[in-house]
Amino acid sequence: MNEDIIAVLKENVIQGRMTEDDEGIDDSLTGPGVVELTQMALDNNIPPKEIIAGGLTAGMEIVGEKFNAKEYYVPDMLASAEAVSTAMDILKPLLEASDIKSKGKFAIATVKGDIHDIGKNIVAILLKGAGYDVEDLGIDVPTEKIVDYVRENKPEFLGLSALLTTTMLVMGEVIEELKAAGLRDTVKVLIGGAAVSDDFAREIGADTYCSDGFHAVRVLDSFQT
Ligand code: B12
Repeated sequence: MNEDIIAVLKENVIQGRMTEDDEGIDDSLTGPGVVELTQMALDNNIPPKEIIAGGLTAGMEIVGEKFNAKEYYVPDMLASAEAVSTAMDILKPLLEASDIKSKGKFAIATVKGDIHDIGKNIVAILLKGAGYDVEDLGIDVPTEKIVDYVRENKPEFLGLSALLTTTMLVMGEVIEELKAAGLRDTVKVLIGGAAVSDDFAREIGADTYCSDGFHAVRVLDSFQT
């Protein structure tokens, strides 16, 4: 039963079906959409983490492959992205409910030129739930704004997100600007997003790369010990 809900949720993400009233990309689906299925999964006590990993992000991976294969176009990606964002709004209160004393300030931004925010938003929500004081600086954030924020607010951690091979290079610029401002040693820099990797993190001198929000929580908690 629970596997079925997650499997149908994933299929509806791929089809960009927000609710049961939506046709979806090839109107092959009827019945509940992403919103109803997310609620149904919660009602069946499926943990939010499973709903995200098995349904939402798994579905978005397929959307990416279809875009790559020219089966999908930008509007198709957007429809799926909006359905996932709405599902995350449902899960957010459950994920953020944490009575843990703050484990430190974490600022996160999608770098200049990049407007992808679903991944960043999921990471922000998961870190809030894990007890970090998260400041979301948004998308397409100018490098100097990130450096100014670090100077004025002294976060222990800075998260940078990029999903394009063009914008990932901006992450290196942020680190160089932090060095130039004498701030590099004041903050641990974590990077993530479909375009980046461990090798790239080493190349630009970031502290670490994280494959997803759950990995980020594990890495940050390891810094605490
Ligand atoms: C949805 C989407 C869009 C939506 C974005 C909507 C939104 N609100 O974000 C829209 C339609 C706007 C869009 C636009 C474009 N897109 Co787009 N998009 C995607 C898609 C399908 C899914 C991305 C997504 O949300 N994934 C789901 C989330 C959960 O995964 P994630 O972002 O990777 O995040 C997870 C981890 O990476 C990690 N993480 C991410 N960030 C961070 C940060 C930190 C600090 C940490 C610790 C972890 C972390 O944790 C997250 C949660 O688990 C991807 C395909 C893909 N597979 O990535 C293409 C993709 C990224 N897009 C692509 C392209 C080319 C574009 C456009 C240029 C298309 C165009 N011609 O206009 C524009 C560029 C706009 C811009 N300037 O940024 C290409 C990039 C190719 C490349 N390597 O450069 C991709 C890979 C598609 C493809 N296969 O070709 N896109």
